[in-house]
Amino acid sequence: MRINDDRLKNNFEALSQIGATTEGGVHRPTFSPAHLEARAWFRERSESAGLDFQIDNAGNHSAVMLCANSDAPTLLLGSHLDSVPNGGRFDGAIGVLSAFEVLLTIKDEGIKLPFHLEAIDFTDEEGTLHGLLGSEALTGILKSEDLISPRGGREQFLSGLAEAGLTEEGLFSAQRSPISLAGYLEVHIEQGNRLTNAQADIGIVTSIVGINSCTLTFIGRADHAGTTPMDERLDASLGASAFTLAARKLVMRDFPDCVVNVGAMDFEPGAFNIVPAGVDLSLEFRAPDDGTFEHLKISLLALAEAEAHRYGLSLKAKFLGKHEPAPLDPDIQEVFKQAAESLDVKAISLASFAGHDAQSLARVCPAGMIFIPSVGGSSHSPREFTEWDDCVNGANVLLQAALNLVNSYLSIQD
Ligand code: HGY
Ligand code: MN
Ligand code: MN
Repeated sequence: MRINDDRLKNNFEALSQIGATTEGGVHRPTFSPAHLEARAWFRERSESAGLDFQIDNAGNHSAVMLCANSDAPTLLLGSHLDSVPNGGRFDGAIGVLSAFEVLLTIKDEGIKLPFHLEAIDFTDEEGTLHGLLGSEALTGILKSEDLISPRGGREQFLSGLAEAGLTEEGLFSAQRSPISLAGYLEVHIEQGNRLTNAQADIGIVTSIVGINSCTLTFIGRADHAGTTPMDERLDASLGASAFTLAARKLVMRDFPDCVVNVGAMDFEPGAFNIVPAGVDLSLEFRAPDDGTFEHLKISLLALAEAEAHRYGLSLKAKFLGKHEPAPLDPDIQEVFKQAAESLDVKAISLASFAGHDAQSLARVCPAGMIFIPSVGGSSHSPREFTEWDDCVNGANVLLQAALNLVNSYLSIQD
């Protein structure tokens, strides 16, 4: 059995028009008009295909195929329709559409399901508001303290929820019991070039990195940029810049399995002729396991203190939310491996340095994910691209993995 690749392509091309940018990507940050339009499009396509549709109190959108037994658990397939600002058209979208295509194919074939099947689009995977918001709400990981200072800012968080007709309190009622979940499968672009380098078609993901976000504020003193002698300045930009370079050097030297990123710097007061009094630096760092994660956090904070001290500055650090690293289910990895073999596509195993909703689901049910190749390793940019044959491979491996789980469930019931 194979998916209907023309139908998948038509859906992908239609969705790619929503929030399309002139450089060939999409701009669909969470709850932006384009994101809300993409979700409405998904609902319309699902309902016109005769599928049930549901939206939970975290705004997660799902096409649903119920099985005969109302007490049965649900196998979730999915990803996310929100994007980073000016991002690519494949990140998340190809996973939601592959999941949707699996439901449509199973419906076309009239397969008797032993569990409910759901194609889900999780809210705010990318972190415009918080990151993994919908999947953390659904799995009960989300805590109210996580939302006191979400990385997108409290104001944007609340206005975004209001835009979508959601409430902060409501998020916590989206939680599902772990026994109601048979498992979670996700297809996603690799967003790197290891599959290409290995000449592999499919990546079977073994684990997903933890991600921590933090605002570091370097505090100096505003002075006249002309009359203040260079050696008397308390210039906040020096501490922020020195830290950025030193953090890269530290991670490359001492934390080879980790990454660090300074995604933004905001200068205060921010004028040509004023020595910067303060710099807010947006720091994100990622590590494959808890122990390394904690060691990296301590090392980066110590480095920031040292660079602030070197330039006579003071430092404040505000942590904005952490997503734990997650190993993925070995049995589900085996299900994907057998699915790839049965389709004669070459699969390798690899860890994910990108965060994904699967790392939330992995905390409560058997979860797994596969990658499909990213041309040139590009992502989070309009340059993001995946060959269509690879997209079809991903959807077919997802279909085959879901059918393998159907068969193993039916054999247990017999
Ligand atoms: O940032 C990430 O790792 C993912 O694309 N949300
Ligand atoms: Mn993604
Ligand atoms: Mn992404």
